[in-house]
Amino acid sequence: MIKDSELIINPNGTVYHLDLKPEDIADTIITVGDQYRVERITSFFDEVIFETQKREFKTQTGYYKGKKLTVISTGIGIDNIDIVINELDALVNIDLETRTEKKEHHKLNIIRIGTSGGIQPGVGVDKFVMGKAGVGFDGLLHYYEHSGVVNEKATKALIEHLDICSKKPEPYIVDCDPELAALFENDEQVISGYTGTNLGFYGPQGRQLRIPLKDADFIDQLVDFRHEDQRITNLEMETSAIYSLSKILGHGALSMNAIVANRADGEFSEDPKAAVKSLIEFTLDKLVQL
Ligand code: R1P
Ligand code: URA
Repeated sequence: MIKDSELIINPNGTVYHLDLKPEDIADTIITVGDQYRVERITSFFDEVIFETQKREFKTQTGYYKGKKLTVISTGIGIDNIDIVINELDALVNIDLETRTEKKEHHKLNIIRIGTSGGIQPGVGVDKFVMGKAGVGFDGLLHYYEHSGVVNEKATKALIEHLDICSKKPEPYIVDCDPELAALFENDEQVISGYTGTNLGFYGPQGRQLRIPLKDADFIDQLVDFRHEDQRITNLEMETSAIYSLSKILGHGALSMNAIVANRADGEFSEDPKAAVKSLIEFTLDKLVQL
């Protein structure tokens, strides 16, 4: 039995941070960083049948072209992803009354619709990038037993390639869900590549404002990395954690990002909202095929 202190259930029967009960969510879940993006997505829905919000975690469940979907905002960063993925999994795989793991595993499909910075010259602003794998510089994975989850060959190649400060967490690479990727990767609008994730927007993504960086050439090192036919295309703050926790817990995950900044040419999108709106419409129409 999982103790009250480890899995906190609110007096109304909802999980602690997300404020959700099992019946409030669909099997296909869209995650977004920005809480205001939830309604930008559900504005395309036929109907919304449920909504709640606690802190940055806003959730709406409804139907898009007959497909039941839940949209939830995670806020920024991998620490929030730790909460969101664990609590979503608890909703479907732990009996909240008996506080025991259910006998039958329930799989969720988790699709992120986010924004990101391109690092390769061709990954320009307003493009859509599918994270073929998540490249984690964040260290979250190392807190969990994760045998069989990491792409060992790619991870070894990356560790051998990088020359970075040894005090930083060891990087890891986790592949996306192949079934979800198949919906997106052959579309000519989609650039497929490894999505890098780190635990900050500035120094951890190689941005220097007033503080000099350890590993000032971090982005250059990432740009040069190749594994088989893959390269690191972009950087953001959630994908590796979504991929790794989802895989450990037996869920499918895919991350789709609209490129709003390009680090190679120093550009920022003239209309990031429009880029995200296009990605939302594009992704929703793919998900009805699931
Ligand atoms: C940083 O501006 C935020 O934007 C990106 C990053 O991953 C980080 O969360 O994603 P979202 O637009 O989904 O929040
Ligand atoms: N989000 C990020 O995390 N990084 C970027 O460069 C752009 C959006």
